[in-house]
Amino acid sequence: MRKKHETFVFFTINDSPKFKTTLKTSVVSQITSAAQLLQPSGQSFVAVNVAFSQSGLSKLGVTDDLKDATFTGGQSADATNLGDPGTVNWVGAFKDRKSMHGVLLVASDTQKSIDAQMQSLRTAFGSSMSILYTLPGRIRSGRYAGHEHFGFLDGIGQPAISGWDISPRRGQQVVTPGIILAGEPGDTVRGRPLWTKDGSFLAFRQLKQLVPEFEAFIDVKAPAVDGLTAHESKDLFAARMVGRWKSGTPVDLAPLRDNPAIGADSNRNNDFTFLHGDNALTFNSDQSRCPFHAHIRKTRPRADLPSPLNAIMRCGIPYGGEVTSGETRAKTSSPDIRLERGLAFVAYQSNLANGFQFLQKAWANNPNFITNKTVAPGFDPIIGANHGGQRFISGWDLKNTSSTTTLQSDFVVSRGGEYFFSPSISALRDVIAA
Ligand code: N7H
Repeated sequence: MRKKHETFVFFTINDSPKFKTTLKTSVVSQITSAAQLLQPSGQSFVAVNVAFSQSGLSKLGVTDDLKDATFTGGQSADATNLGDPGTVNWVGAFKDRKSMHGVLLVASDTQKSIDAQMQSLRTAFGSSMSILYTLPGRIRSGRYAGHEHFGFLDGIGQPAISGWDISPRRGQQVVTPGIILAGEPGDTVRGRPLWTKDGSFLAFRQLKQLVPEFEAFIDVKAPAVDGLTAHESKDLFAARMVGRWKSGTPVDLAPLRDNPAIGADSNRNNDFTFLHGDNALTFNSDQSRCPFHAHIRKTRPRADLPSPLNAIMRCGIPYGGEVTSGETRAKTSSPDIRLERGLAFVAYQSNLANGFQFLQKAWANNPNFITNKTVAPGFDPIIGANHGGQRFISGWDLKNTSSTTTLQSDFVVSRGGEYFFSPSISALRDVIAA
């Protein structure tokens, strides 16, 4: 649902029979289909989807086992596992897993049409549901459109689904449909109820970004690089933490200076594996182009570890406003919750333990991943989490790539979330609303 705005409306169900009747008679027909979204001519002005947590399915009397223990347990039970310091930083609504029954996703190019759509959904559902929490996301404006709050172009590395994406871009990872959609070829889980076919697990996370703190760290810590100005050295340091320049160009293809033409070309911006003719023999120690800790290398290791089972479909959107002049001056994010900014992170997969949960826990939070390297890479500096404690990275200083440095605090703070199941339209109509 690639629109300029997307609002996530988390709700609790008060009256299951009435909720089901409304879902069946007036909401299912408004759910936007994948076919609609795939055809530019079929684009609806407002796109709508709905997904349910385990508590929500239970509340609706859907007692089938979806064979995903991570989903069944809920995200609050997973907080420590994901590297959060428990749920201390979590938004209240995400802590109350018994009441967190589902999420409505409403996207459009104007907030006004989202508000109108939400008003009509609220009227239809009446007292059968109550809204627990609303998070309005929107893409940044002007030259930052498509860039997340740290300034990097987002939405580049996305798997192509075989049979659906008929012309994958060069270097794009092609996965079988079952990696993302339940019950399709390639889904490794057996014995799920038939109605889950073509549904997907949605991992939602509200990830607060401490932008002034991130920038201050770059400012203070960026090592001087021979031949580069201080400004260029700082840009390079930040780019190496992500694995891409702010333009989207991979540092693996432009290791010292940005070449924005690569980032802008969808047939070039994914066409790399970290492996080159000249580093085949030194592959496990070579961090001259891209450090092992880089966010995109940790979350998709390419030639380090080809692993199509761990692909996710990312569909998040930034939330919150731009950094204020006061925050820039103070080099600190405001404690005023109304000024909070970050990423409304959304990832779809057919198996949470292979997808989002695995990427976060086994890769980003694991200082020894990527394994077999001559030095431990350290944490993913963007999303790697150590329960709020210190983290380290190696490969940060080009002059001595085995030296490590400490990151005293997180630049991304989890405000919690929930795991949902997003059913197919027929399952919504014939099972969830039945
Ligand atoms: Fe990440 N960032 O600004 O640094 N991410 N991410 N992410 N991320 C990517 O390729 C970012 C998060 C992945 O195929 C880019 O689209 C931020 C979580 C994966 O090469 C940028 C946050 C998880 C990829 C960012 C955040 C992932 C990816 C490059 C949180 C999973 C594709 C643009 C606030 C647990 C890798 C692009 C590939 C790319 C950023 C969250 C995973 C710029 C700020 C929680 C799989």
